Amino acid sequence: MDTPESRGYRRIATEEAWCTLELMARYHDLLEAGTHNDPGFQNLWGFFAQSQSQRARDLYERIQDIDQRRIADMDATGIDVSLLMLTAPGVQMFSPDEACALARDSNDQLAAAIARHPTRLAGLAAFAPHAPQAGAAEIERGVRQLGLKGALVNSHTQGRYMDDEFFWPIFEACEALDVPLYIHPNSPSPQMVEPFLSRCLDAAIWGFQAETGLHALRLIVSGVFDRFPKLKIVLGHLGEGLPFWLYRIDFMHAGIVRSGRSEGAKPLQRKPSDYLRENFYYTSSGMPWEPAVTLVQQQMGYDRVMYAMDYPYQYVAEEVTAMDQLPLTPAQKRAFFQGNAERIFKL
Ligand code: 1DF
Ligand code: MN
Repeated sequence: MDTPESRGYRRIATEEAWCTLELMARYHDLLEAGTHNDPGFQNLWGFFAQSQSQRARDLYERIQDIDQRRIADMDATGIDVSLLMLTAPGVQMFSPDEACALARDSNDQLAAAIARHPTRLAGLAAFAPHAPQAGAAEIERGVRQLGLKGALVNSHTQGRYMDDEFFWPIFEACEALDVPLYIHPNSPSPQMVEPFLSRCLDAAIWGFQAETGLHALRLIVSGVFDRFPKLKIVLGHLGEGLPFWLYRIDFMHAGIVRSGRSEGAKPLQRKPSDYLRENFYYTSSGMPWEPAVTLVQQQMGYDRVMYAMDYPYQYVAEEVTAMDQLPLTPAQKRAFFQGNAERIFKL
């Protein structure tokens, strides 16, 4: 197998999922007691935690290991470094107090694993968005004391979106610490999930990007980036569809604002596409497809797109070698696999 030296870059995978044993046990509690109000969660973890299918059993084992098995799987596919984040929906399902405790515990466990494998693992801090002050403090603890590289939110929190000023202490903390906030998908919120469910379109096949793209657009059109101009957001899955829609989003947004069509869409300092090009970064998780990667690199910038595998949900060795073949200059390829992640996450 080749080495970072022979190929000219380290492969840093930037959207790699894990789950603590404690959080998984709490998912089981909710599924068994039926004491939650989230059909998207039911369909997601009702499958991965309870199905006897090979896909679910493999995922279930892999996602809870951030030691030997994880490193062996990275070795088998040539991944040099994994940036770990707590899998969806993470702590956001739970009461604010329990969510804070689960986030704290998972960040401690993550930091301990990184200390055992310092050249192979890095991570983002989990936090409770619905306890905004405590959540901001946990991000600060994660970054300053535990050496984590940013924060991770699994999209909506019980149907609430972060354009709501209630959540803004989180943006203040990320801006002040100069770390990115990764908005990872979750199943569509309870208000929007219903027509996805009966055809199993709620999870990664389509619902995740519908949900997370919506979340990102809500931040943009509500003026979050005029208030927090240095805020850095990372989106997976090549931007959850938004780069493909840039032209239409700008065109329609201008018309909405010009005509005073909605109280909810106020004039902005920049075009929606400007924020997507200046405040956002993108990873290739789950989308190792040359035409799509090329579009996003060309439109959003070669310095804004990072490689991700999306292990263990999408653990496919051939995808890594397909990305090695992207039609890029050596400098662009090194930026994609290594340099952008080192700069954006300060690895
Ligand atoms: C799935 C995919 C689930 C991704 C995930 O977290 C996830 C899936 C619960 O296949 O259901 O992170 N993904 O990012 O593509
Ligand atoms: Mn993912």
